[in-house]
Amino acid sequence: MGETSGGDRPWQSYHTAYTNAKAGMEGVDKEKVQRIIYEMSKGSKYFENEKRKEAFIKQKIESLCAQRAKLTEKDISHFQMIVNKRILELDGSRDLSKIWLHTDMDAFYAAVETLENPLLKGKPLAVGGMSMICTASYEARKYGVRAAMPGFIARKLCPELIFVPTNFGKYTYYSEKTRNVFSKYDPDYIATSLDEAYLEITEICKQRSISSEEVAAELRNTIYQETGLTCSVGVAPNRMLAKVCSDINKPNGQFILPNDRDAVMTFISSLPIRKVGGIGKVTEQILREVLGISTCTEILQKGALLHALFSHCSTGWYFRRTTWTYRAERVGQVQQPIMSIKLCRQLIKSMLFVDFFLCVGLGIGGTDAPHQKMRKSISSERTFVATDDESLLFQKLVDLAETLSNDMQKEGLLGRNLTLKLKTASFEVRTRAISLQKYVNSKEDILIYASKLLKAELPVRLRLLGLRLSHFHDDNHNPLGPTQKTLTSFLHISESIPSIINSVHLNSSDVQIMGGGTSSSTNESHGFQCELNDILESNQLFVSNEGIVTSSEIQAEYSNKECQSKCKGKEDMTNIVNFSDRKRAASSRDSSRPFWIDDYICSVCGIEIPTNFIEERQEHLDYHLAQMLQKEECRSLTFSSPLEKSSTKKQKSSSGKQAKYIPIDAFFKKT
Ligand code: DCP
Ligand code: MG
Repeated sequence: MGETSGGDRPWQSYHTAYTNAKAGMEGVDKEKVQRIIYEMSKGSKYFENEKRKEAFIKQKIESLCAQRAKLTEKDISHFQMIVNKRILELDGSRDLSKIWLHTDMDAFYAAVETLENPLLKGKPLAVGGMSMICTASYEARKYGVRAAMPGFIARKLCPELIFVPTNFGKYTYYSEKTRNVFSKYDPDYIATSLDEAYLEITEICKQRSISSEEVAAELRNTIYQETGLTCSVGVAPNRMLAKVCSDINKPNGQFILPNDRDAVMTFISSLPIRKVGGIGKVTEQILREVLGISTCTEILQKGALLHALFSHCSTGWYFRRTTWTYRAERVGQVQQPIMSIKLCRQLIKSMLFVDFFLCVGLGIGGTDAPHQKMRKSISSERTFVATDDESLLFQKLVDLAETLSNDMQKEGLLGRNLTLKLKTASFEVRTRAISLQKYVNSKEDILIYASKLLKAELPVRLRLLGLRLSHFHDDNHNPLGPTQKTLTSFLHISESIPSIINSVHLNSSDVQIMGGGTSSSTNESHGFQCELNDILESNQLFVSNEGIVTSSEIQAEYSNKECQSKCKGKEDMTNIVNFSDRKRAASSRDSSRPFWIDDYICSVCGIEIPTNFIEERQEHLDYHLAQMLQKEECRSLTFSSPLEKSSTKKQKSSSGKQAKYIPIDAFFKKT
């Protein structure tokens, strides 16, 4: 536990003896597990997709290494100066006034199943099925069995493994019980999934004159009394560290990191970067192979190189955060003085991406009050065994619409932009969006439009379906909320370092807050997660779940003249909507009529989305497409592509006649 050892330098006991292993998997024969997984998944679609991703990452690493080799000593000392200054600024802004507690149930689904069937106690247990498991008991983890692993591989690793099917009703029931306990300690607690939450306990410690350690022990005990389940707790001066701490003494333990700078710095010094929320497998691999960074302290040591190689990424990260606001301003015709986009880009360039890592290196995380956060979207998704059975797919959609509707009604939300997310059997991820004419939150309304979007995709073999609603009604959501900055406000805020830090960490480790607190997991999750990880791994690095697609391919696809002129029939429109499918045909490009001006700015609405923001671009194009379809449906006007607005006069005249009117339903009929 985190008790201090006393003496002059009490923080010395905060050295983390940490491995990268998931809780309960420390002694696992990693090589054996990897070999079995390799042998059993070889040749599968998943495996092929992983191989493609790997090849791309390798290429990315080589290119970064080449860039690194070109840096002169002068370059490095220049970046060192910038980074040193920034480290001082960030360190100076450190907030040690708050006490955050992170709680995480132990082997949650498996523990619930064991509670209800004591015969399972002490046995290697997996919740899920042969295609995928959601979690494993600590007994099963010793064999290398873990969440998100196909059941047939898990059985190979552990032949005695007992499988129990999922029962989300039960998990929600127990989750509610834990939340009742949380609310007694912090009524504004942030639930990030069914089994995890952040609580700010600064006040309760003061009011009751008790230490954070006592609060943690009492909370764990109360949860056990109320549910019969154990949890692990971490306490630290910010959320990022609290989450790391809750994993240290898992299961059924706690770790307290005091609000003391030296303790934090010692703790962070040996902490592997992968333990930090938002830093995933690919980021870890790239930082290790390009810069030799494995621990948080090494981030500070290699700060100059990090800045030199990655500062451009900050632009992307920032724009991801501001995209929606900026769009709202433009689409909603709110006239606000927008700073020159070029200037913004320059100003932001060397800031946020590197700042995030410097904050990690300094152990600085989010400390602000949770109720200041504004939800941008709400979603629900579900993974299942790949199927092309249409009635099954529609049944999944009904379930999703119901869950989403319930969650929205609970929070009084009404949304207007509906997005359908699909993952095909070959792991390709597609999103399809539609902008509705009214704000909705009922199951029936959601289902009408979601079904249309799904119908347009059929026949298709899917392993995941998700629904998201965004563009909330102003009455229940301020689109320019405190954490969603306009381009102009950002420029002021960028001068205020703590704001950035809070945002950074809210957007990485805490990002699921936005997604809703009912459930959040790979197999049954609310909230399309958008960790910094996604940004780095899917976008910055051009590696997305969609496989390796470069945005230039997509945009070349979209700007393809032929493709535009084909927008006259149902099938062709579907082709455009499905432009991620069309990447293969990227050879026929027409750069003379780009959808993205300067490779950055949407020629229809002026929004900026960096080239490597594949998903955003896709969603953005879908958005315009949806607008287009809507217009057509309500006004029965002749078809006019937004792309045509940006096309040259010559092109307009050469097209001769206007395309025929096509009713919206035609686009959604099964081919
Ligand atoms: N879950 C899932 N799919 C995943 C990961 C998790 O369905 N890929 C579900 C099952 C877990 C629950 O979410 O029980 C909570 O996830 P955790 O990561 O907290 O894992 P556990 O609670 O099972 O174990 P731990 O003791 O490591 O927290
Ligand atoms: Mg857990």
